[in-house]
Amino acid sequence: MKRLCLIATLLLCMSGVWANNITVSNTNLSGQNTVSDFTLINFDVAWENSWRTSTNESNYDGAWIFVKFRKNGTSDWRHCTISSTGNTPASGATFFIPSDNKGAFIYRNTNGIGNVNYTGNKLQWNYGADGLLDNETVEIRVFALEMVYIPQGSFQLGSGGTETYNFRNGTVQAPYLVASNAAITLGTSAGTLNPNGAGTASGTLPIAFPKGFNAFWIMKYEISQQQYADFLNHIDEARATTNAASSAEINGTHPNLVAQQPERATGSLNTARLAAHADWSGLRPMTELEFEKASRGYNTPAVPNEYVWGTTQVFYLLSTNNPGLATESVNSPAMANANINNQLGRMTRTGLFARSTGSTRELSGGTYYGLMDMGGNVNEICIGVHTTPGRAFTDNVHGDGYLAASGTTDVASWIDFNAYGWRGGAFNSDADNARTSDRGAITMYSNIYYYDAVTGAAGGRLVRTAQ
Ligand SMILES: [Ca+2]
Ligand SMILES: [Ca+2]
Ligand SMILES: [Ca+2]
Repeated sequence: MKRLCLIATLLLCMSGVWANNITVSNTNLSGQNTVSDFTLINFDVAWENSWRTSTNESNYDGAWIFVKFRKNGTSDWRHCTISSTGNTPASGATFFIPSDNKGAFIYRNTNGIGNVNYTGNKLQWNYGADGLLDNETVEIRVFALEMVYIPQGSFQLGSGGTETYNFRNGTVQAPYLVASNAAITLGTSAGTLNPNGAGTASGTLPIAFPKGFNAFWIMKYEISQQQYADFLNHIDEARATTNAASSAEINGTHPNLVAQQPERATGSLNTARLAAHADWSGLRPMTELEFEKASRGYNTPAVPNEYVWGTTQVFYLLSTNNPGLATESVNSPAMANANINNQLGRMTRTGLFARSTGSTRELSGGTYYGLMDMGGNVNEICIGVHTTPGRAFTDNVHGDGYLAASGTTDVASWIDFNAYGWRGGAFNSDADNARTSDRGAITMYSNIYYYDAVTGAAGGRLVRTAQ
């Protein structure tokens, strides 16, 4: 009997000894069932500073695992269909397979904190569903992204402060409570959500719009140059050209494009590139409501004018040790918590402000749920509520792993650049942009940012609706 044969495997998302590395190793195939047309994908995955808690944040981190394959000798990378059943996680871990079968979440099955190293995981790949025959020879790649689970719960939009275009409850300078996933009425009367100058104060955010109340998964870090290079190297050359990053970040010859500072956040994205990357990854863009929830937390009163780390103090990063390396760290000032206000003049590695000891939210620049660099470094490209295309965005559509022939996403509702804006600020932004409720850059959409300009400061992270 001939079997699916694994030629080679590889996956590197991040490497290094700091807080934000995740590695996949020992990938192979076994246990082929030629009657039911499945085989098992075996892999180990390890990352640092993992947690699960049932108090306070009541959440956990995890990894989004997705797998690509190609028939031996071809350059057409396809997306593996993961079975809803027949999967076996390592001891101490749990798998969750979304209903579209585009990948798997793996996370702690009990409370704990520290590094995790899950070995011998088995995912069942329904290769028959992907059009493969029993005796074909394939090559696979297992990809892993560190994610954080944001639980369902009420939260406040707007802080009651004086941020630009901050959300308000009617015309009152007070937060608007998102207390359920019901449709939200936009307006200026009490009990309606006032977009306060960035968006029309009329109409609704439908039930299907991701409001942040319902649970979702979000990347712990900004998309790195290495992650983006992995994406470009696993689509065909024409599509990679469409989505090309700045040559200062990623250069070389496809499919061997090389990230120049692999650990550093990519600032080469625009709305089209972010949407394409989301489609390929089996994820989706986040909304600006999800940005505020993930930053502020739930059941937590807003602090007027708070930054994403929950206080009103910011300490600009002035210099780093080991720039361009996986070991890049804060040099001065020692208490630096944000790469913003154009002090450093460039992006840093993602997760720079995570300290190994004695850290606080303010010192780490971390959000309520432990997300890194939501304020500063690169802008977070978000779906905004300021335009009609943005308000039409829905929570039930995720990438299927495939792009249009043009290289853009083929998800119609993700294409219009008017749906997007920026949150959180970048290294070259005024520090006010790093305030949780600042919407000063939500209207920063244009043809330029959509089609061709590499702005040097637009990046972001991806999410998935939890089920
Ligand atoms: Ca068969
Ligand atoms: Ca950021
Ligand atoms: Ca697609």
